[in-house]
Amino acid sequence: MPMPEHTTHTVELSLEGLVGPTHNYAGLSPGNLASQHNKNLTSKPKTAALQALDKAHFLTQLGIPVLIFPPQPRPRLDILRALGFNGSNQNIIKTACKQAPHLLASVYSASSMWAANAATVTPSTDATDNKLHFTPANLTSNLHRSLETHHTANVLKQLFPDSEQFHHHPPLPTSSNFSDEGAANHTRLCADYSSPGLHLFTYNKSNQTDTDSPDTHHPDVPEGDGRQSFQASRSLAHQHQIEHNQRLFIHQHPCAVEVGVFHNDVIATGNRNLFLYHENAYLNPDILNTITEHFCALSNQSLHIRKITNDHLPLKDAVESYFFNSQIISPTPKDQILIAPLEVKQNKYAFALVEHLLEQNILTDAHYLNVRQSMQNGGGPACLRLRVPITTDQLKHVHIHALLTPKLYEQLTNIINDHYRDSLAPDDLADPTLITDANTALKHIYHCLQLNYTQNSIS
Ligand code: SUG
Repeated sequence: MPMPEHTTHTVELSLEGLVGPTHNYAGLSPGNLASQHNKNLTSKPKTAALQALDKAHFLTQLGIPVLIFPPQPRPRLDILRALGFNGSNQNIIKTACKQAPHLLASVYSASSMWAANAATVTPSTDATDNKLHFTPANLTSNLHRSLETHHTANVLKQLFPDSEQFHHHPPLPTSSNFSDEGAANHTRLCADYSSPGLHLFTYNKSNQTDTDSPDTHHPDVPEGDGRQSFQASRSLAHQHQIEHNQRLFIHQHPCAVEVGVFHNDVIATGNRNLFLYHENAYLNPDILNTITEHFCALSNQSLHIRKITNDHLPLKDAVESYFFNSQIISPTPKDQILIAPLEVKQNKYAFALVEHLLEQNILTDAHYLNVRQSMQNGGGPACLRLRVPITTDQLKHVHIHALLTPKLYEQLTNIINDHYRDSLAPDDLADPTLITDANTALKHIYHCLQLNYTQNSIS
């Protein structure tokens, strides 16, 4: 008897971060060279938001479904109040600006734009309960980022509301042992999106006291000062019910962290059966064979894996150009399209590498987009998005009002043009009218997306 035809298949939905109206450069992220170098630069929130929205729109034109991930309410005056600043809003802002400018910048940060750090996602194909899994990242390494988690969890539940289809986990415990930065350190490789995936969990913070850690028996391995802990990665794989043969835990090289590789997506990238990584990315010198063997055993197909050497792309140029932070997308199964930041085109090594990969048919096309406002804070095209491999059946259950259409693109463009400031200098954070201006812009966005606009409170 012929099997009933099952038409659902998995596609990639891109959750694209919209830049908030308080986007600014405050140097809040140690280890992130762009954030450090551009501290106190005057930002351009309107340009930043339009650049990211244009990128999202471009993806839809290439055939990728896009869901808008809205900016979060800022400033978080509730945090300042909890820390002892009191009086009127105006007074709180003034005092914080004088006494604790770093803290003020933290509660104003628009960092939720980097949706790759919002959560880790596992498609239903790879989870034993057949549901699409989400765990919001706790982002414990930096205060400004840790303020995102609660609201992110809330928004993800609104965007993916059906509990029959979607499984929302709580964030991992708020402890540096469980330090988690979401999908920026997670890559899923597969023959095609509907096939079982091999999950690469990269970590750069190991805990020598954890007897389960694979590094315990290598005392010469430095502790690593990164943001993703082994325990966090292992817990995510466990929570998401990923089978043992479908997961690999990979230790990032501590020397890479030292030269500005604060997330794995700054030094490696993968899409379907393609994996590109820099020769200085990982501790294990035999990583190429390890990944290849696991992939082959799982899918019975070969993996296109390329180790990019320093001859082709010196590590410094990899970090400066953000080559690895390009998005690689497959609107159709034969595509491997690179969406690179403009900085790649302007870097002779990175540009030559793209040309080479095109010649070799490893990439099928390349586009260069300007997301410089985000780049200046260390966020390239891939940081601005969270990949959600979703079945076409599940896609019918997402919050439809946040799906990017030409009409929504136009509406959001208008809101940004009408309500975002052209520029924001560091001193502007002390201007109390910024509180109302930012709130007005955000209320319009949430109204337009038909999402609840809840002012944050400490929970
Ligand atoms: O966490 N920058 C972000 C950039 C995140 C990039 N994401 C990925 N690689 N996936 C960070 O370091 C800078 C904010 C400031 O300095 O104002 C900042 O938070």
